[in-house]
Amino acid sequence: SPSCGDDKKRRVCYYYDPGISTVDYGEGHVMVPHRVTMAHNLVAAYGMLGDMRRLRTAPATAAELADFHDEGYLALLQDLTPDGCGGDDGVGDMARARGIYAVEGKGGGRGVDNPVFDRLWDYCLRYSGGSLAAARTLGSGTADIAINWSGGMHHACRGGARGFCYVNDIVLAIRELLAHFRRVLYVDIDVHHGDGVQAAFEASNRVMTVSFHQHGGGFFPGSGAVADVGKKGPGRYCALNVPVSVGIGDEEYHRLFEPIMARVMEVFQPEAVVLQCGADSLAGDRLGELNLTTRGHAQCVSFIRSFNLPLLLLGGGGYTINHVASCWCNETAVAIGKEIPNDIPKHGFDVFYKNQEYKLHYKLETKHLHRNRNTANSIDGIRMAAMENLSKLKL
Ligand code: ZLV
Ligand code: CA
Ligand code: ZN
Repeated sequence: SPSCGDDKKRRVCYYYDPGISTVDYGEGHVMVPHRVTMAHNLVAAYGMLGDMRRLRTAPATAAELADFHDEGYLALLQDLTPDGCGGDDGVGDMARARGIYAVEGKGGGRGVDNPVFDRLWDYCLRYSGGSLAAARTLGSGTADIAINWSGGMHHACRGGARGFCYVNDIVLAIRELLAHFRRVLYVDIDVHHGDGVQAAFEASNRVMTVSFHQHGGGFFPGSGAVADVGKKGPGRYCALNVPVSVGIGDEEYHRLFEPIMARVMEVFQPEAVVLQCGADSLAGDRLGELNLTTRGHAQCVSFIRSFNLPLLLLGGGGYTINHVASCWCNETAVAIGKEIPNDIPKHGFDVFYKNQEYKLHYKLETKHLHRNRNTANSIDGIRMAAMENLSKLKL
């Protein structure tokens, strides 16, 4: 169970690369990298930058990405430009084979998950560079918690892009952590299944992947049923999936999260933890249909933090950008172990928080919540099935 001393301070290292702030997936696309800049400005406005060590992030190099990704895919990613892959020149076909699509004209972002956009390669190097630097700092033992809110791109595959993700910075960071730690635990509270990370480590018993996600009704990506425990071999049962239905709230979520994660810690005994904090599991998200509050979401961070293991905090999804920034700012405070006021300080970006009445912890009217499709029985059933899977894990 979690040790006491939740109020104990941690050495926190924070990575933010301003180079991602103007990256644009295209008009109509729901993924807005600028939300990370909003979170950063909120963190600064609350006066938290002085509570953390900040190291300059260098963009990753192609060689570093090749530690996981296919060289042919990287070569293509590096060469793509918005005007260089639309036609029938063969580049377009090669890109499409890797999951990337050219978009023509305005509003093109509405039609494809992984568009080609300006400075795409540079964006991948920057968000991956942050996660790699964070992992190295944890490996060196000079920080207890490292944060990169621009990372967490859990769907990217070895040879292709998927679900808004081009390079899997999480896989790269975990591979770096494996050089220093015997066993690494990956926990994913993004509303979507962390399929790319699970697939990358399915054969290994040194990495356990645990994803909580909305499941059913065709919700993306569709994988991650509770019976999905990874493929046969030494890594079997080192993948754990906790699917939930539309409308789950804080209380029920934590009736799953806390007992399951406490048991995972006992049976897997990780030496380091990576927590993907996708904010699309919050109430009022444009894609997710769950009802978590910023407090319920942050409770996951503080619960994992209480185990006192080297901890890497990453971003991920999150499509109502003022909610996302509030969530990650608050979770930065949780990492530091600092209480911050609910009133959002006056700063250059405060207009973004008008419709949440300038409060960090926004409140939604019932009509904006999704009807809860989970029942006490369905929650108990999922928890018991997950515990049953955990009982089969033999290291
Ligand atoms: O939050 O899509 O449903 C981490 C993350 O987990 C799909 N994609 C794909 C699979 C077949 N469909 C069709 C393609 C749809 C293309 C356009 C959208 C356009 C506008 C608004 C929303 C979407 C959209 N796309 C909603 N859900 C999808 C998913 C991908 C979700 C990725 C989540 C990424 C960053
Ligand atoms: Ca998830
Ligand atoms: Zn997501």
